[in-house]
Order: sequence, then C-alpha cells, then structure tokens
Amino acid sequence: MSNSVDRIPQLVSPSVRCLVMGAGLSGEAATELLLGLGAQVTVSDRRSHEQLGPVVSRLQALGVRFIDEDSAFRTILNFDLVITSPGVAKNHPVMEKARKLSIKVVGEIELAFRYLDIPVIAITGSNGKTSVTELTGHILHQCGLKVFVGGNIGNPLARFVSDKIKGSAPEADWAVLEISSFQLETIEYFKARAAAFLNLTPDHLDRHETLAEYLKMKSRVFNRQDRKDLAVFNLDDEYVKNIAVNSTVFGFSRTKRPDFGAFGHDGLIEVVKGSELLAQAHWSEFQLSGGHNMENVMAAVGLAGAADLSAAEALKAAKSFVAGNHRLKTVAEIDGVLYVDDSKGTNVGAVAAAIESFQRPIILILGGRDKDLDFQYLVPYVQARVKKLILIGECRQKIRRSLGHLVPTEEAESMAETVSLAQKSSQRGDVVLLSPACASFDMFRDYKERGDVFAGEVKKLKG
Ligand code: UMA
Repeated sequence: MSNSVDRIPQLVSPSVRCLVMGAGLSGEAATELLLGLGAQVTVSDRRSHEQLGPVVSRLQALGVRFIDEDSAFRTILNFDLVITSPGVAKNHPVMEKARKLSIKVVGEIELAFRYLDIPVIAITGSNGKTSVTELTGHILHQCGLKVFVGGNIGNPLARFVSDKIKGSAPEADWAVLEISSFQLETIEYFKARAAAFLNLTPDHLDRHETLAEYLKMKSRVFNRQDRKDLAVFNLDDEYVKNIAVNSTVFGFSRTKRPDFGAFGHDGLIEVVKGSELLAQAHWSEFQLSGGHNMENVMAAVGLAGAADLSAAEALKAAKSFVAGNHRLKTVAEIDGVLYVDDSKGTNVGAVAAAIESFQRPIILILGGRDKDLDFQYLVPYVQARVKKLILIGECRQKIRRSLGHLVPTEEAESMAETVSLAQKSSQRGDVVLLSPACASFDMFRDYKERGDVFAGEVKKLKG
C-alpha cells in the first residue's frame, strides 16, 4: 500500500542542512527521522538546556547541535530546510525569515507523511478527536487490520516513520492520526484517504486569533482529497456542515437522516445510503454514554469505511470500545456524589458537552491557563445544570467575571483545596466535575497530571 499520493517530492537529500524548531516530542522524533534520512540536523529551542533536560544529551549523542532561537534567526542562511514543531507559531520570526529567503519550512507531520508508505485516516475537530482516533484504531484492529495510532495524541508520526526506516516499527496497514489545527498549518502534500472534521467550538484563539482562521486551518484536513477519498462531517455543526470538499461525503447527524452516512436517534445508530439501511445498532449496547460519544461512534464508523470495512462490521467492533482516561471518567462515588475527571475538557465546547451529559446538579471545577476563550459561551449550560463553580488557576478572575454572577462561586489555590471545597458543597445525587475549559500548564505538567492529581485527592476523601 502507499500513502496514496503520486509523485511526492522528497524533502531530504543526503547531507541537507536542517533546522528543527522545538525539542519536544515532535522535534525529537523529526530529528531522528532526518538523521535516518542522512540529513545534518541542528535543533533550536527557546528553553535552556537545563529546562529541556535529557533530550539534549540524547540528541547530542547522535551528533545533533543545539542553538538558541536568536542564533537560529541570525544564521538561518546556513540551513536548506526548516522543520517546525506544532507549538511554534506560524508567524515565528525564524520561520518568517526562512520563508523570505526561500528556505523551505514544513511541520513534523508533513515531513513524516512524505516518507510514509501506508494510507492515512485523519481526525480533527475541537472536541472528541482523541476518542475518535482511538475508536477508529480500535475498530480497524478488531477487524483484523494492523494500525498505527498516533499524531497529536502524543505519539508523533515521525517517530513511527523513523522506527520503520530503522526496521523497528510494528507492521501497519493504516495510520490513524489525530491532527491538530497547529499541525495542519504547515502541511503541503499531506493527504488523508479518509478525514473527519468533528465539530468547531472556540479554542486556541490565542494562536489563530479568529474563529474563521481556526476553521480555515482545520478544513485543511481535506486538502488534496478527490472523489475516491472520504470526508466525514458533522452535519449538525453550523460551521463544519458548510465546508466544500472534492471528496465523497459521509455525514453524521443526530437531527436528520443524511443521504450517505450515520443517523443517531431514539437510542439507535443507523447507517444509511439513500433509502437503503446499511446497518443499525442500539446505543445501549455500547460502553459509552452521552450524545457526543454517539457522534464519535458515527464518525469512526464512517472513517472505517475507507478501509473497506462494512458498516455492520464497524458498528459491531465499536461496541467493545471503552473511553480513555481524563475524558468524563468516573473517579469515585462517595456518599452518593459522583466525582468525574474530564481534565481533557480544555475548551468551552468540551465543557458544554460534559455538562450536557449529566442530568444531575453539577459542581463544576473550571480554570487554568487561558487560551483567549470567551467563557460567556458557557452561560446557558451553567444556568441549566451547574449549582456551584470552583475556580482554579491563572484565569479564575476572567471566568468569575463571565460566570460568577450566575451561581455561588468560590476560588481555590490547589487541587486539594478544590476537592475539599467541592465535597463540602455537595450532597447526595450531585456530580463534582473537573472540566476546566483551560490549558493546565500554569499548575501542572499537562492535562493528564491535572486529572491524576484530582483523582488522587478524591481517593483521599474515600480513604
Ligand atoms: N518551542 C520553541 N519555540 C516556540 C514554541 C515552542 O522553541 O516558539 C519549544 C518549546 O520550548 C518546547 C518545544 O518547542 O521545548 C515543544 O514543542 P511543541 O509545543 O510543539 O510540543 P511537542 O512536545 O512537540 O508536542 C506536540 C503537540 N503539542 C502542541 O501542539 C502544543 C502535542 O499535542 C502532540 O501530542 C505531540 O506534538 C506529538 O504529535 C499536545 C497538545 O496540547 C497534546 N495539542 C493541542 C491540542 O490537542 O489542543 C494542539
């Protein structure tokens, strides 16, 4: 199998001089891939060697040189190719200068794609993309296919391709990739045999500035597709449903029957083509709950069609999928109060979906590092189900100004204090929901650590 792009220009010839920007997960994987392709690699990072830690010695041992961003800016003419990490903004001065001097700039995903020899299923959207990526991987795997599941999910594509060149990667027929808007900014030839755009709610506006620009970047997931490829769309999303594509559309909806796609209604998922019913399943047979998860299943079943799996096979395989950590994960039920970790809810759309999935009164824990989001978006959701807000992190004053007048609101300095306040405010039948609508980096290493610390504090209550 191939990645389904003909005549794709190679980026790296032996001894080409590459600058890799960012020494995180993507940067390290891209560096190893470039070295495997015979390139000379220099890595720049805005952090000091001390802050970067062991990655510096790991890469130096492979002959890689480290420079700071000022040197990268000054000496950019010494490079033939710049590979960027997703966290580096597209208007970064080093990238702008490189482009002005006609030095090629692409991201880690584009680099890896050009050396990938299997087709891609790509998933983007503001919310649910990790679940749909894992679920699609699960369906393909259950149906006997070999799959690499990675991308923005924390497992860079460049790592897989680099390992493949070394002969140490597990065999795979398909790459199922979670793709972020940051990664889509720097693609060129990247093409997905099937791509899903799940939904759009405000997120990353500190980077993309406007919702229109964010939509434009995410829509690039359909770039280069033609009639033989599949575009999986959320027909209920006011932004996504209007995107124009050249590919075959598999739509999914909870409100209307699509021409070709999945229709979730009255506890059923139906996969239809015209007037034909291709397959159906009862929602109660799945290990998932909530309308957003029904949408995730419908999207994954659509994507699996690209691998020639029938809708019936895909629906059957999806029934054994269990949701991952930090996504509406019940941590404990103590004295009739449910404690739920949704630390992955890092934008307002995810929090809205989390609130909607409970019928019980909610004590909602919000806050962290702001991504320039408008918390007013949450007003109707808070009014409908939330009985109390507990605010943490850097942007609690901003959240208080948007939502604090709606329900009783308290602030906490630590997760221990947060959980203790939540317990004191709760009564039998309530849900304590950590779904912060913010990034975690002001208080924690990442959303996983934030969720783990929350779960740890809840378990202490139990003890
Ligand atoms: N850096 C610079 N200059 C800059 C910006 C960053 O030198 O201007 C350096 C940082 O000091 C750091 C490195 O770049 O050393 C970090 O690079 P990065 O932010 O691109 O992070 P990676 O570790 O490479 O992880 C990235 C994704 N991170 C981001 O998009 C911010 C990870 O997604 C992804 O899992 C990983 O590649 C593998 O593909 C994380 C994420 O939060 C989970 N993604 C966002 C989201 O899901 O909402 C988009």
